Amino acid sequence: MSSRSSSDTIAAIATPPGRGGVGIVRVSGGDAASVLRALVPKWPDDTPAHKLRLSQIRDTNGELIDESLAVYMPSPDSFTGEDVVEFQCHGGPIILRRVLDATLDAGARVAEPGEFTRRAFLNGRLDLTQAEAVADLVNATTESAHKMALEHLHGSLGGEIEELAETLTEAVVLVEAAIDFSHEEHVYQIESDEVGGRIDEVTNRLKRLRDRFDRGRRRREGIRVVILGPTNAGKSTLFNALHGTDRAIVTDVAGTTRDFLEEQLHLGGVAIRLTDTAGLRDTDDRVESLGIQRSRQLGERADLVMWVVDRSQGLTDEDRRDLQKLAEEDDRPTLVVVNKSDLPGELTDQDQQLLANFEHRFDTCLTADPPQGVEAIADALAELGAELTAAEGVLLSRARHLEAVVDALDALTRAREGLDMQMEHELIAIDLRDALDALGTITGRVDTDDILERIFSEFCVGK
Ligand SMILES: Nc1nc2c(ncn2[C@@H]2O[C@H](COP(=O)(O)OP(=O)(O)O)[C@@H](O)[C@H]2O)c(=O)[nH]1
Ligand SMILES: [Mg+2]
Repeated sequence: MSSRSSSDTIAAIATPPGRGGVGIVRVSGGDAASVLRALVPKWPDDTPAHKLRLSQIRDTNGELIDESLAVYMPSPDSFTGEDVVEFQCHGGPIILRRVLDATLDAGARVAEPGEFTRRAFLNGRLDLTQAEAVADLVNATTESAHKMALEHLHGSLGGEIEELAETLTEAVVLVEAAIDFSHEEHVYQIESDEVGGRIDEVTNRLKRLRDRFDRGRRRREGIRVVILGPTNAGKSTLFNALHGTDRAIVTDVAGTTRDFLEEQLHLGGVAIRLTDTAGLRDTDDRVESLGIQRSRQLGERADLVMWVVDRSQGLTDEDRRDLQKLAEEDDRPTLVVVNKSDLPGELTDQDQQLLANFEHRFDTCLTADPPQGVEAIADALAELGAELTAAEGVLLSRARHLEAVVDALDALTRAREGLDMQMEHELIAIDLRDALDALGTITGRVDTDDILERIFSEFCVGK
């Protein structure tokens, strides 16, 4: 058994805490083979690599811990690219704890969260988008999040970015070649079309990625749905009815909800991050007015707004202003919920007209048992949620991808202007290289130590 890795050897329990049918202890690094020998003294040297073998696992004093399957996956054909050993034990906490301790006695150290995947990245087994996809795959709670993570793991995003980087590299080569010949007048012209065409192509494809970022973000994090409206309209009651709990406090005291509450719902294959907010009204209460400020901010960041009004109270001038704005200036989907249909009182014709601007209107009685109108709202959320996450082709999924794409686009805009203005070739080359560097941070081709810290800190241990 040999190793090509120079790093130390790490070990972790890779399965979740608690009891289970199987529990796995994973070891990776240059000493993995000697850890295996220490725990399974009778491991035959001629055992084929990657083959599970029923083995007696012992601690370093020779005491039997478990009878389990063990496998040896030598470098480079393993997840990390290093020598890897896995013990697939009976899934009891004592067994796993003792097997892990035994690997430590045999020279391994406890792995940090994400360290296996980080090594896979550092050894070139995965690019950064694929490493992120490993975490996303584990964390996915919906079909659409799972699908995107799987595509990214297969390299769809990394591949797209690499293709764009290749095209840009061709442009850099052309520009830098022209630097050497810039005394010959005709060279500039030829190279200018060739370079310009490449810049434009990459620019267009990056813009497409940028414009669809929200779709990937919604798949990964869930759709932000914010319940807004005047105080006492029944927002918290709606929040509870959709969530199926008494999570939010409901009272007839106006201004009960002062902070916001968030819960995750799953509706028809999409995740919804449902937020209940403080009602919008003029108030002298300092805490409440901070809450209202926050409601407005949350409303601005929402993918979809649910506006609740109390039919028996009618609309205030402020409600009308807010609704007018949503109807006219906002292209986000808005659900209008006209609540308290059990109480007397009717909206004026003028207000009915204002509400008719909204495609999705629901009349509810949320205090009925069961609440009336909630199912229709849930159906609409599921349908709109599917539309808000629908997309063909590659998607960006994280804010850091978007930042990099925006940086690359800025640099490309400068490069294109430089080209059009026939600026020095050297300056154009610098802008093109800036764009390349920005793209390189997405896949991890460019030095990204600080990014690595951020990415791998969100992993669980054993991944
Ligand atoms: N009659 C009636 N009362 C309701 C209805 N929905 C909510 N309420 C009541 O209206 C009051 C305010 O509800 P709440 O959900 O706290 O409103 P919020 O301030 O918008 O969060 C509470 O007393 C609720 O029980 C309804 O459909 N009919
Ligand atoms: Mg409330």
